[in-house]
Amino acid sequence: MPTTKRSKTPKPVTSEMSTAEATVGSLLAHGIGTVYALPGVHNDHLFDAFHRAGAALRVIHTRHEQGAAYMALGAALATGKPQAYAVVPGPGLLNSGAALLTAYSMNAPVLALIGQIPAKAIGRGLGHLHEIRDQHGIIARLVDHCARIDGPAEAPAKVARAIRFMHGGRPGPAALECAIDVWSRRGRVAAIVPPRPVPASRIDDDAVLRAAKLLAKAKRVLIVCGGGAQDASPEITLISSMLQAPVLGYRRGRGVLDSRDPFSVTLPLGRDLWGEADAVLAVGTRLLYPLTHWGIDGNLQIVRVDADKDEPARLHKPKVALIGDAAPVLRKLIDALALVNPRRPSRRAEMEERQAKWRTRLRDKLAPQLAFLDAIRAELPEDGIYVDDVTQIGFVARIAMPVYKPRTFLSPGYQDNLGWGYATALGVQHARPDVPVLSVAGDGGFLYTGNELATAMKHGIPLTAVVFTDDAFGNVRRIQERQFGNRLIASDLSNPDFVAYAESFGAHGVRARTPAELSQALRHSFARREPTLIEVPVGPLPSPWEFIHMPRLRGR
Ligand SMILES: Cc1ncc(C[n+]2csc(CCOP(=O)(O)OP(=O)(O)O)c2C)c(N)n1
Ligand SMILES: [Mg+2]
Repeated sequence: MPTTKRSKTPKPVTSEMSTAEATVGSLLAHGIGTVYALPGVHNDHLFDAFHRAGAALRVIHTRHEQGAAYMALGAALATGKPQAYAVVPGPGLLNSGAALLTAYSMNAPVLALIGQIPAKAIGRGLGHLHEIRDQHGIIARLVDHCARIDGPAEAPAKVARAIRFMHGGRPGPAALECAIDVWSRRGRVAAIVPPRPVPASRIDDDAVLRAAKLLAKAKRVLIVCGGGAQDASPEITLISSMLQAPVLGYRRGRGVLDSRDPFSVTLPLGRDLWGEADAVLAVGTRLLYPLTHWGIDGNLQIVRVDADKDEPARLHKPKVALIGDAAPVLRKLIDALALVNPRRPSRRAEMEERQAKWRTRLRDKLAPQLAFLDAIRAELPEDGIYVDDVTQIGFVARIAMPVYKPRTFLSPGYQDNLGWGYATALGVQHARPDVPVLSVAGDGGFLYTGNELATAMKHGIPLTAVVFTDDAFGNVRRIQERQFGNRLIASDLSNPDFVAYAESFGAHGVRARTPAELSQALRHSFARREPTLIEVPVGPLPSPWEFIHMPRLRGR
């Protein structure tokens, strides 16, 4: 019998497909089953590949590219998982720019798929449709990783690399460009396989022990959480109890420790505690605000936990830096603390008393905002997700609305970009259909992306939105009144009738004039689960800024 010689390593299976098909196959292999998008001729073959992928891939198309990118951002923030959006080059890219910038500042794993002019014309300034000078360079300034896909064979590797970057170290957005004529180019592509799990990065055990000893010796530890602590809630909760340490979360760090725990603090009590602390454990936060506003001196020792090795020493060199994802690092810290940390007297009564004092002070000044926030908190279920915008009610929510769970309070971080709210919340609601989501914005912010009510209707996304209307860029107007001799300029607004506006899309429009009416409107909306806009007319509201921008406590 003749023997057939077999090679030991079989040739990889390849099949013939287009660049677009290879890209879509790779997205699916990485668990990306939704693309938020706005089509155009540059991406026609990509969209055809989306279509051919069938039920495995959903395209949620929006009415403006900022809507698509903000939806991907919202979905990424709500899930912690990579999300993608697709837009045409030039104006499409720029229209999505503020959202991409915000994804960068919020370390959100968003993949931008961006079209390009014909491959041979790139860089020649011929005036092709949607051409923009040095698109690649522009994108490269916005994200840490971007690449151009030049053909089908390399598409899977380029997608995989981009997604690895979105998770490696500090998470963040990445971008892939592809030329109009390359999406349809066909060739042989090796079998697309799911990514191998990324090996956990090594944690420095010596540094963990040093951190544990430092914290064990300290008498008054304060834990400060940022967005990087959102997946380490159980660990933070345990360490807080071991060290009898309050946990400060402002904006992106809220919800890591349940607000019902008296050790869960925000501003302004967090600032008092910063002033008294002899050690701070800072987790997944830049610490910019405390270090620059409240100050630092030799009596305060800092331990930092950060996924980005360059972050801890950027502004102030800490005593110990622990590099890695918060949860595994903190689990090691817990083990080390179990050996060295002394039993500590309970600070529960002290924390309860101090919380009550600040609650009263805040209520004395900010009663109108708090009354609306009480209504919101009472109606929004524990795991419901609140999406912030840059508005008077929102500023108070950041410091005073109770938050019970991680990833349920989404605030735009240091960009603080007005108008992100509605479209981001739409993405949150799309990615988390199991919980009610609430967008809260002012009349200025809402109309940035309020047109995406059409998207909510088109795709049946049951988002509830509240718009507080004062016919003004209220915050700007107050600054002009108080600091610029009441010389008002460009801060008054003419509004549509928001109820009629919502109804014109086919959504529910409701007007609520009091906290009680807001409660009722929210209750109905959360029960009905259909796109709803609730307008709440308000007058000028008291300023919250004395509780946010507070004077320095330490150092010069
Ligand atoms: C992208 C962007 N543009 C401008 C600003 C500046 N800004 C901050 S608050 C604000 C006014 C907000 O008005 P509105 O949404 O009605 O909220 P209000 O203060 O009236 O509650 C503006 C223009 C910003 N933060 N972001
Ligand atoms: Mg306003």
